[in-house]
Amino acid sequence: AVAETLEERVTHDHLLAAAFGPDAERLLAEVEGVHIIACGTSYHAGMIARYQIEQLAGLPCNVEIASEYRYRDPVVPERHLFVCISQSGETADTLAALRLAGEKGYLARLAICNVPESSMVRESDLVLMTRAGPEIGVASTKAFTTQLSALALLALALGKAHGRLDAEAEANAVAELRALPTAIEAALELDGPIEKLAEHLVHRHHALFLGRGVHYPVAMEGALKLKEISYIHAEAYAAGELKHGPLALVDEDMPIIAVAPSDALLEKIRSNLEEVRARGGELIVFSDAESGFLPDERTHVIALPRAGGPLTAPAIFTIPLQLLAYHVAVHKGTDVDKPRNLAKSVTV
Ligand code: F1P
Repeated sequence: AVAETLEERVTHDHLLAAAFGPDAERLLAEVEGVHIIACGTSYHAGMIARYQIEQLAGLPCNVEIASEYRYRDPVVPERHLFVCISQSGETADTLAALRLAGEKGYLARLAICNVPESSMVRESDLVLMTRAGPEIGVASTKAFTTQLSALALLALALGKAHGRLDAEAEANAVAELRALPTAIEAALELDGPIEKLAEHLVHRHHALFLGRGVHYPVAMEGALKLKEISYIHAEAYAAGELKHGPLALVDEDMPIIAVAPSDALLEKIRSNLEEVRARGGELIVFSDAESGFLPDERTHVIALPRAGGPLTAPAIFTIPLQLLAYHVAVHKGTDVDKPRNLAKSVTV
């Protein structure tokens, strides 16, 4: 699904022209800021996009959970683009936000959705379909990956329209996106070691997820998946936040799951993880071959073969976290596709 989404768009749509119409470049150049609204997994996709939109397009970007948007009186600066993200296109809070946004004077309202006939697709001004195919399970997985690829294209298109990407940077970004399906396939090859690792979590009641920068929302998504399908209480923190409270929770019974690719923030997160180690915590580190993390009796290291760049690493690093939650759920015997108390589409 990701391959199809990317290949069609990058090749034929000239970076989002299909969503924004023949006037795409003018409209995108007019955008002075982006406001993203979503729930659950889709919210995490928006959190990731913020880093990319700010970095590539130099535009302010706010991300908010849809369930709170209508309980405040949002002040909308001029020429802001409203973006709602939803797998189903029917989530009640996100739909309510989209409708309220219609009265708020946004430049346009864009829906990033997976279901063509959904309310959000019908009611928004612009649409970017994720084309993930039907999501069978309640917990959103492949929809998330395709949301990330659609949002990466939005960030790129905004960067281009604002003159922040030269031809070489654009070509590199497109090449990175084209390599994403292969990198995801390589990440899926880690299924065996992750299944084994999942045995460490089966009898645990809590887990902490850590990430930094764009991988902080990836950690949030990993924690959500563990909660949703394995019923293990999991929270995610930006690793720099550890010392402001959560470090008090760390002992030998608290597994710490870190998303730590070898990017510019690697040394920062490495020192956070050393603080965890010093307190006896068990570490599960998702990284790559270049990072230099070594396993020992309290440290498990899963090295991804292809780490991707700033546009694609979040999608790649989410795969092993999804696999981990999946295998813990299977070991525990919970219903992976229909977790208790949850609905696929939250329409009330
Ligand atoms: C939002 C969401 C999903 C979650 C579950 C409940 O749905 O929170 O992220 O996995 O299905 O709903 P959507 O707005 O993306 O359809």
